[in-house]
Amino acid sequence: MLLYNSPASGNCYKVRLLLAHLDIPYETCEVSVVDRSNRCELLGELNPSLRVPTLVLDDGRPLAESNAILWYLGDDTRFVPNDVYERAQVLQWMFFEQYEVEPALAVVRFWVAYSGSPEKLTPERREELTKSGNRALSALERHLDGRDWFVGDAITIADISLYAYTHVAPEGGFALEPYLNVRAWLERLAAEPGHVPIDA
Ligand SMILES: N[C@@H](CCC(=O)N[C@@H](CS)C(=O)NCC(=O)O)C(=O)O
Repeated sequence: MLLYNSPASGNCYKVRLLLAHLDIPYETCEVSVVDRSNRCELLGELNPSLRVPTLVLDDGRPLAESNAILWYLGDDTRFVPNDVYERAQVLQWMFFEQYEVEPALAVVRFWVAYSGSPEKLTPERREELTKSGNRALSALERHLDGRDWFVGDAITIADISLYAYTHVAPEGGFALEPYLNVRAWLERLAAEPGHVPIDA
């Protein structure tokens, strides 16, 4: 498999983390998330959004959207439950990740730490995104009260998806100290056998 990847991207890290857990070999094609000049040339035939991650399967079929890739790779493994209600709960948390977590935590982190032009994130916009990011973190904190994992009693792709941008939220200035359940869950996930860090 070939993964169009960016090392700093949490969306790409989700895929790398699951591939590591599943011990699936793959190659990468590194793509800059700042310089978009060669996007069309690289991804035009593979992913209409021209974004990473994009995975090309061994038979040449492309697949985009990090959580769709997790679903594809995780199917029939211990990372996706068999029970239909639990499968729907996994999707619930992956949709939450894309609508509530990623648009706040990832966007502030990108502008502050990776864009090279942090001034483009106005103080007003940053405050707005910080508020919505903290609302999302509070929801994670509430759900994890009395639970080890987001769905059922073992790690799933919902945890992998949510972990990606939550554990690096401090790079965007988010303070995780008040979120005790979230911090314990981050440590629990990083202690799983087969874990690899974002900068591996
Ligand atoms: N919803 C997509 C988001 C993908 C995305 O935003 N990728 C970013 C890197 S994290 C990217 O390619 N950014 C550069 C660009 O938009 O050109 C997913 O989950 O895969």
